[in-house]
Amino acid sequence: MKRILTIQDISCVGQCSTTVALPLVSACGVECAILPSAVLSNHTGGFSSWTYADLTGELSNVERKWQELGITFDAFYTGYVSESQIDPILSIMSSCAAPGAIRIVDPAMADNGRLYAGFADDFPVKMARLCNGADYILPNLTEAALLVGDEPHLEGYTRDDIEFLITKLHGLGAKNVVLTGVSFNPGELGSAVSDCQKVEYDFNPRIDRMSHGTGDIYASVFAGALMRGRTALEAAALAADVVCEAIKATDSDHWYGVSFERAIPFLAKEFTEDCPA
Ligand code: PXL
Repeated sequence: MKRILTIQDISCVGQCSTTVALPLVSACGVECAILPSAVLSNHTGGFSSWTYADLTGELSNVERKWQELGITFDAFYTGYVSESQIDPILSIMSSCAAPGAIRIVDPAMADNGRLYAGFADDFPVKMARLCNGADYILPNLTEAALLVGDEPHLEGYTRDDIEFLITKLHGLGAKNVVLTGVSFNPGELGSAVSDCQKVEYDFNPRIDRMSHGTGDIYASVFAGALMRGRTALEAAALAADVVCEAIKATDSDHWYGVSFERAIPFLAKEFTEDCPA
């Protein structure tokens, strides 16, 4: 069984980051180790306040212990992290890598044209360092624009605009780009998947509802599916399907996240046949 290490915060309440990654990567039949970068009482996307315990100092302690014990990982999947954690994370990704280990970076820092609360305006430049050398980066349109120093805008991207943006994202040093939130027609929303040679698209019918945490669901399923041998386009398509299932299964008065738990049987079924005994 493949082993992924996910490095991102634990938001104790909020259905995002580690509390989403652990169950969804596991549901793909992939072992999911976690390294919490911080513990928050709840996420910062809509609650009026939160507590934040930074765990930066612990990252290198854990790294040393894993080196001593010879613990390595087949893949690293990073999400919401802070500026001071970029260097320790880069160090872990090189010192704890199994042969052929891959790096999946979700530059979780912004959505709907704005950085998340608490990130300074120059944070995208720091996040770009984590993207340099990544095997896969999974920005949404806002994150993509900020990473390359463009003004984010939410709509009006033509196919040429998207592919130019993707070229600039490869210019950061990312081998493959999975850009989410792409739309060329109001009824559809999807992803563009680029390996630097070609760009392929996957679309689903647009569900008109603001939902928090969907990027984390998408990245977690993408990481798990990729480790189970799916191509990047297949992994992206499955990730989008799980996001849609989860949104549709969420009660209309549930505002702070989506009920991804209800999509776990759908996801696990994808991997039951080829699940290792
Ligand atoms: O879903 C991304 C995310 C992760 N972690 C924390 C967040 C957010 C988005 O707002 O606040 C703490």
